[in-house]
Amino acid sequence: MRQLFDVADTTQAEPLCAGAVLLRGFARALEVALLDGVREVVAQAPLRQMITPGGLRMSVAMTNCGSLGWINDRAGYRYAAFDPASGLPWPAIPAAFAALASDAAEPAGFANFNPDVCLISRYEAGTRLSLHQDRDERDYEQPIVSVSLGVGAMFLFGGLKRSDRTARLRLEHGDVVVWGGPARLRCHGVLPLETGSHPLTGAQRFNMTFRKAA
Ligand code: MD3
Ligand code: FE
Repeated sequence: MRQLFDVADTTQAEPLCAGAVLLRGFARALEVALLDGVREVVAQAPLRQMITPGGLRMSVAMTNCGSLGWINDRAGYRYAAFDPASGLPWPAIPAAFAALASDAAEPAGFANFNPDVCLISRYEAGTRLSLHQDRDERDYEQPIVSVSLGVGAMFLFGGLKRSDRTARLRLEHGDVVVWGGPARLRCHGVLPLETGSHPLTGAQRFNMTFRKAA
């Protein structure tokens, strides 16, 4: 797999916990291409605040690209091949996204990571994500690669049970985390986004999570 840049030259891989590796600033070299990609995807598949099965509107606005997308509505959570808002397939994963995901997964020990989903989430001041597990994917041996862009956020990660104590980690612009192995099913969430500003995104934070769902 082509390396976009040498990790050793640009960032230190920090183990966070068993199975999780933080690559501080890894996505900065591609920040403009990544945000252009977000704009292209959002133009075809607009961000929307999904309604949970319980009838609550999520504060995070989401969309997807790839052969599947994660959706959440009164019928439940699932991966779907079509955007329910348009009835069309999700846009393709932009080339810069796919390159970043596989280049980040490799030093974390996941060679040839080939995600079929990129879930894009937009946070504004006050947007939060309550503690949850990501378990709608078929194979938990496949990692999830997360990319943070724009305003920094306080990320929470706990254990395998919701009641386990949580640790906090600030995720800043360009940070990439690879969640695999025993970290893959840990509960996690995001505290309400603080009012802030980033030169490339204004008051917003974007998070992309790359997954192999099928
Ligand atoms: C740990 N996103 O999209 S990124 C999500 O900042 C999600 O928007 C958060 O949780 C965000 O599902 C957190 C870090 C992250 C993403 C996926 C994980 C941590 C994870 C999956 C398993 C374990
Ligand atoms: Fe998650």
